[in-house]
Amino acid sequence: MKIKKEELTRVIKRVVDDTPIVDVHTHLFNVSFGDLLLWGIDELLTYHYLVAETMRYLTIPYEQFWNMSKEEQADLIWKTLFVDRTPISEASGGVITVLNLLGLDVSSRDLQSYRTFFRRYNVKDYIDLVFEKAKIKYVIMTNDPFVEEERKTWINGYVEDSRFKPALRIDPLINEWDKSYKKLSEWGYKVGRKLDASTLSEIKRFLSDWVKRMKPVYIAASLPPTFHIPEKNDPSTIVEGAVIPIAEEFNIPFAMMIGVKKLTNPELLLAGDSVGKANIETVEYLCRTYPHNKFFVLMLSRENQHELVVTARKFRNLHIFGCWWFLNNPSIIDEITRERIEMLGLSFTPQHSDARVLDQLLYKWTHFKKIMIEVLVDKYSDLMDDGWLLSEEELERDVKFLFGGEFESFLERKF
Ligand code: HDL
Ligand code: ZN
Repeated sequence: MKIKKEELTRVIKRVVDDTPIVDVHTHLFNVSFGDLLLWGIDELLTYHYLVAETMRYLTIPYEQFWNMSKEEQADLIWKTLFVDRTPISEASGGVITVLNLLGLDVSSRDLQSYRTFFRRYNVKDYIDLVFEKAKIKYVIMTNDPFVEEERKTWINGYVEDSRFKPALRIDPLINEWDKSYKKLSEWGYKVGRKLDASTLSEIKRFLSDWVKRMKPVYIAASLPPTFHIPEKNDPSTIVEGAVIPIAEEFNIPFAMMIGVKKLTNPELLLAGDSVGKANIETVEYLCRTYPHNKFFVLMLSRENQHELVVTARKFRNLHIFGCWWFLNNPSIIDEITRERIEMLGLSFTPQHSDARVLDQLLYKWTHFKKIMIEVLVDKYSDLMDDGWLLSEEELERDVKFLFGGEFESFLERKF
């Protein structure tokens, strides 16, 4: 049925709110990974984004904060950002959105009462509740075989849950070969420090073993702003000599998450990572040199966004996604999403949550959808002003593309 112009906003809101979501990058885990899955108010409050924001108001030694219990850290963050000040930032406001969506009395500001609410849940029921409320079809995890606690579950104890799909994460392999080669050797791969032909072949065997074990949607790595290929260095040699061939063999994307400056402030630990403008020529080179490979890319610097969109126009084997981390703020999401639609139409994935805490699915997607609706209303209004007739079915089809459908088509394609 054709949509009337005056109904457009209402219909777009309904469609965006109701379309099931494929969340293409998260740090969530299914229940077989035990405590690796974070959830509940104390995890929400001690999210590293909020740690960084809290420490800006305090003078206590970082060590003193890190020595506190999780609950003591949460109490301090709650007092600093939510009691002594208004939670006006994106991440602090997100906690309020979660509490409100769960039906808790936000006006009470009673942290203890919120803790009581979460204590009533078991994790399985809570996963069902959050996925249903956030309308999540499935999430893609971040699965790192170099994290011992995770590795042992993969070796013995992993139980599949179709709502949590794996992704093979290999940062240490690419970024810290000088250390990780010892791990591979311990695990029985005949590798040496020198990246000669036999070591590269064993790295391929390691990757192949984990692809067969995990059946990942993609192989991923977070890469520094200095990441540059081709280069005579370990990362470049491992990517071209091992990752690219294995990704092509299994026809799965290599997901490059580029622009993280690790531990800019080491005292903040995970909250200490920052951002740097990265090198778009590397993305161009890889897409051009390996046309039978698929590249799934997001970049962290706002200054890389426009050129990344243009690069996606040049290479059909490049699929870009998400408003990552320091970009995941309304003012920037609006800008990035508009330029992507204006240059790529529906051939990209506008958002992922990057959720580290299960409950964040509620706020990260609610906040994003508000902006998605505004952008789509503008774009479809312009079309309708030129006489284009739009049906609800077509709108549902388009939003399904944006919320994971085009990504799933990209996964099926063999170039
Ligand atoms: O490397 C990554 O996957 C990043 O998303 C980091 O995990 C980062 O700490 C983060 O959570 N960003 O949102
Ligand atoms: Zn992430």
